[in-house]
Amino acid sequence: MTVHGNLTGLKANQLAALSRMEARRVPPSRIITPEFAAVLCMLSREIGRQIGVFIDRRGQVTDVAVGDFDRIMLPDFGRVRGGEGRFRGLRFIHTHLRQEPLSREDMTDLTKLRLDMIAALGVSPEGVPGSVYLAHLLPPSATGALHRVLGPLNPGALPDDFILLIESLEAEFAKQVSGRKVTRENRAILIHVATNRQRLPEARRSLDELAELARSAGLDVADRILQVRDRPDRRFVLGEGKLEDVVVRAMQEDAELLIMDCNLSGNQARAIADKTELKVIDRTQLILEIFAQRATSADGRLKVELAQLKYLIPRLGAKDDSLSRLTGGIGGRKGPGETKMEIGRRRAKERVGRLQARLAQLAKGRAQRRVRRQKSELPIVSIVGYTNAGKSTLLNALTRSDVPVEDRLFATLETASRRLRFPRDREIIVTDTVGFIRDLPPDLVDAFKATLEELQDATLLLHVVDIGDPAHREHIVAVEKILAELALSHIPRLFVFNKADLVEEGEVLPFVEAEGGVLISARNRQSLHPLLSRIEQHIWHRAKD
Ligand SMILES: Nc1nc2c(ncn2[C@@H]2O[C@H](COP(=O)(O)OP(=O)(O)OP(=O)(O)O)[C@@H](O)[C@H]2O)c(=O)[nH]1
Ligand SMILES: [Mg+2]
Repeated sequence: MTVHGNLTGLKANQLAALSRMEARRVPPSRIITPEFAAVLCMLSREIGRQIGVFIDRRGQVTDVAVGDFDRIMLPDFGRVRGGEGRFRGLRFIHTHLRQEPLSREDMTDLTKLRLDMIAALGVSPEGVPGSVYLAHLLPPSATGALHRVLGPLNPGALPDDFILLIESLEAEFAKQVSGRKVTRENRAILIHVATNRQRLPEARRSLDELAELARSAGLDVADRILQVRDRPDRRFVLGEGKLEDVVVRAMQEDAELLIMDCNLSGNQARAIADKTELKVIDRTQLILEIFAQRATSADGRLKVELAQLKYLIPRLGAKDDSLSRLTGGIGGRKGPGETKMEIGRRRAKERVGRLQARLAQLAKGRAQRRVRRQKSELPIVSIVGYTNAGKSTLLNALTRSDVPVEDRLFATLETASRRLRFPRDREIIVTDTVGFIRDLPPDLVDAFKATLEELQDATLLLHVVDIGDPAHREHIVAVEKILAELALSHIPRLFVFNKADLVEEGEVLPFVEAEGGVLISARNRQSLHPLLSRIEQHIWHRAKD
């Protein structure tokens, strides 16, 4: 029996009740069940001592500890195995006979033992569960807070999805830990295989974009390789001889990562990785990686992780039960949570199920909010466009707000809405959205459909185009294609050609006019007047006739 702590003077039946606790299980998604809480509280009051239980992620009680009336000593479990990014995989739930909040010692135990969570379960004088206080660790952040404390909570209404929360915090820890190290894992060689000599300029622009994506993912581009051949090699995409050159380049450049500017099958990825002994990812994985690094809301994180897992699972070979070096994250960051990487395919699939269920729940809430917003009946104008076109800058300029703007791809992942007032007390809502990109991974489109659902409510779409980018025509095509996939083609849209300051106005005006668009520079509010009157005209003048 492994009941720890102060057992002196306890009766045989009390000791038996304590050791019976070790056989208990709770459903993994629950912190504790009300029945179990009741048993703990009753016994704790009877013996007049705190009682605590350690529960693992499967919901199994692993250890029981008994303390004094107002304190409890935790057994010494030693250091956490498995690297800095990990929690212990155990939560500690203990009674507080005075129903007091978590103590300083409790918080120290949480940190020192790297517990998943610590909870204090208040016990009423009659021995029934009272208020609950919870705390868990937080990844390093700007606020400097080390933990989050919740409570007092009703013991019958504790947050569920406990494991999802912990796993996602853990992934965040792992990311931050590895983010601190600048290593050769951060140096990448980009590879593009072109099959048509006529389309070399397009291939170069594609590599430029891949380099931008790599930069946005926090990687250093060590070299770019462009090979022209009649068709991609079936095994290695590029020719075997060329691949050998790549290995040499990688050694010279101290690079450990190859990024292929195409999508790889599982077999190709494995073949290249085996041959080069380098880590290999494709364009889709790179995009998913950026989203994984940047998603901040719980909802966004779950969606990205879901998309990553859905991309990875079919690429796992039959023998490849644990996700190997070709499937994890990059730059020393482990994939969508290293825990999942190690537990292999079956558990990954289970996690997909859990994520989907949780997201469906969240989507329900969103639909309700959307209905509420529609009731406000303000016209909605949504800003869409290729990533880095200047959408957020435009939202800020139009509505004098300060949504974050960055010169990197996928700066914005969450929709932001702001009000814009026109003369005579007329108002509209302007929304900024996640940027689009050519060949957006389908799982990611799926994942973000829910967020982009709000676009269905728009009266007008402003399609922002970076006119200064040599690839702007390709960008327009890519965006229109995604709008069609999202069944948004029927919503009127206005082309907004942005970054006018980067081009000769005379050179682009014919194109702008042919497309019926307006030319602006979102950095210069003065240039927005024509756009404002076009919006005004579209919304109110048309409504009148
Ligand atoms: N020269 C110039 N740069 C601009 C202009 N508008 C925006 N930018 C810059 O373009 C970069 C991208 O701007 P964002 O507003 O973040 O672009 P976005 O479309 O929201 O990008 P994502 O959210 O990443 O899809 C930033 O560095 C902006 O400062 C402009 O009119 N002229
Ligand atoms: Mg943005």
